[in-house]
Amino acid sequence: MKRLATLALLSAFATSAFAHSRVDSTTPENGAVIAEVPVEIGFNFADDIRLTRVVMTYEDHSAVRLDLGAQTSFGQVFTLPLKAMGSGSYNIEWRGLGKDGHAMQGDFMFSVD
Ligand SMILES: [Cu+2]
Repeated sequence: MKRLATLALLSAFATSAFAHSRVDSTTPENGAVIAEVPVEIGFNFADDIRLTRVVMTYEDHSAVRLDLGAQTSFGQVFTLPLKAMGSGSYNIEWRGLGKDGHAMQGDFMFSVD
């Protein structure tokens, strides 16, 4: 369990180093193990970003594109509804554009026990 948490932390650092604008925090947090599927997921970015694509992969199912709804303008905080698939691991991949036009991307995961 401790090793898993360390791995999640390492991958979070790798993601931030790779991305142009880092994601400050997500809800749930990257690597979190929670009891119930959240109704929505959240992003908190360090700088303004315009989300262009968010994809959820549940376990070994096909990736599903999440509906961005009206949240397609520049901002730092976003929440998106999540479809509950049951217990297991959820991986969220996001893509966006910074104000300077640079493409950014990242991902985080959490598990429902
Ligand atoms: Cu840039």
